[in-house]
Amino acid sequence: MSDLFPRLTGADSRAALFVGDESWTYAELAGAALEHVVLLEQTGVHRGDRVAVWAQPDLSTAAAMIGNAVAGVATVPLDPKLGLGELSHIFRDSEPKLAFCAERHEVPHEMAGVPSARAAYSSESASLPPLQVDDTPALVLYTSGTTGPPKGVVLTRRNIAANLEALAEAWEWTDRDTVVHALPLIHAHGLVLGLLGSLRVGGALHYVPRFTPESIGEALVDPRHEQTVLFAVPTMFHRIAEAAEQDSGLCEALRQPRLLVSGSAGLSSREHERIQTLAGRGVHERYGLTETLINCGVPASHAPMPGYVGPPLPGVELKLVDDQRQEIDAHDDQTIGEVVIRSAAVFAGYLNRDDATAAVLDDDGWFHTGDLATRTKEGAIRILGRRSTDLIKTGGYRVGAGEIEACLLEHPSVREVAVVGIPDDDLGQRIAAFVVLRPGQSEDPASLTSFVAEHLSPHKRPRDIRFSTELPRNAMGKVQKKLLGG
Ligand code: MLC
Ligand code: AMP
Repeated sequence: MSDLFPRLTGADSRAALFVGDESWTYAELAGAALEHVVLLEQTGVHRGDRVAVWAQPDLSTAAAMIGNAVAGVATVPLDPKLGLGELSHIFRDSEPKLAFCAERHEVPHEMAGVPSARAAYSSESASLPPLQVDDTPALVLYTSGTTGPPKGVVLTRRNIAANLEALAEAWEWTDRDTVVHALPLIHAHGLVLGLLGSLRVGGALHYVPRFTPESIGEALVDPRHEQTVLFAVPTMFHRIAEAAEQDSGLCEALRQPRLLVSGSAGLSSREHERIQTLAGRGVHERYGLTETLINCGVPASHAPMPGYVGPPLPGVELKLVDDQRQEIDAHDDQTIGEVVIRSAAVFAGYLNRDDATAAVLDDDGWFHTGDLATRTKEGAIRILGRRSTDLIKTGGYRVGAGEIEACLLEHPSVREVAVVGIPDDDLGQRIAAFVVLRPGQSEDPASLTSFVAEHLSPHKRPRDIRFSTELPRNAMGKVQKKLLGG
């Protein structure tokens, strides 16, 4: 398909989006997106510019993102819970011409130098012009590295189309499917797969604005849907399983979807088994990164494979390499190597960060993920961990230890700090900060947590703050995070 969203081109009255109690057909979404294009023209935004969109749970948010694509503008999605420090970094780095916020929501933060626009789009029916699948940047997704502030991952229309095509094949994903999810509309999972994926296959998205197991259960049995597919992170599956143990209605709801899909972090075998027991059916896992989109997945035609993320998707080349970046040709499910990926979905680079791009993307187009894995003789991949203890996955969010350390070091009482991810049944990893205070200072943990909350998103707040008199260091003076549980 050379058109990114064919169903928006020949837009019809099939349902496209359900957000809370409201819904739009394809024709209504196309009409609203064209209204956004007019707003862009009126505010002097041009093809090739970037426009930030506050990712509020609102139909107009989706219209703005699709309208941006029509105008040849890359969307920079903004988490409404962003801290001020993060937002000013994103604005400085991506220089958006405009920050759009759906009218029914307050603009979370205004910022000098970036004009703000609010609108609520109506739903006049229309069709969009075809959106050519080419190398036009479509999204800039900010994601954490081990150190420094988040980097902007530039994804093109071709990246997105290639990955969604591969997923549609693996999951037999068609226009009969309504995806149900409650993920934030700022990352690969909720935005690229959940929203753009549903629109590309011509199916629908039922977006649940605030995750609770009950609200997911209700969406799964909504009679307006022919068949559903659930997308969720492991923390959500964990909480759904906890709730379903006390709620037979929720167990019944979990039996309805055509597929239950987990990703963004590893789903433990224990949770796989719990869902299997409660729902009488298992969870299909898939594995990806913001920079590569989804690389591996258990196909819909195959039974779920607890512990494995399946084989590479169609069109994805995957190698395991050693510390010297030499290929390891092992298919024994024992030999561990770093996963490297080459595919049409691999990103165009980090915005303004050629150095960081060169560090992960080699001259032959292989992206070095930092994830460690084994491979079976059938080619199924088992993810075992990450090279760096400084990348933490908490609730499916990727968080750099360095970013939280840098924030805490700004606190006047803090002399030294080391942040690690500690295993957690609910979140996968829980953020813990080991803090050495300046002589004579005393602080309670809550004041340091609030300090982080002033600057960074809520999910980056440490759950544990532990005070000590010194941090364990090796002979070179480097903090030994392994000794701190990281
Ligand atoms: C958090 N809270 C704290 C705190 N940390 N309060 C005090 N001290 C702290 N240290 C607050 C939160 O702000 C929230 O407040 C409340 O405590 C509960 O927090 P929580 O336990 O974290 O739960 P919740 O907010 O419900 O979030 C859980 C979740 C969320 C699963 C819904 O983590 C989530 O949406 N995860 C999805 C992440 C995602 O989309 N990743 C995809 C990346 S793309 P309040 O006031 O808000 O209730 C990718 C590629 C791929 O990875 O492969 O998919
Ligand atoms: P992000 O850039 O936020 O998309 O995070 C990407 C990281 O999430 C990967 O590098 C993996 O470490 C992790 N990840 C995603 N999916 C899985 C999975 N199914 N199993 C284990 N880890 C995963």
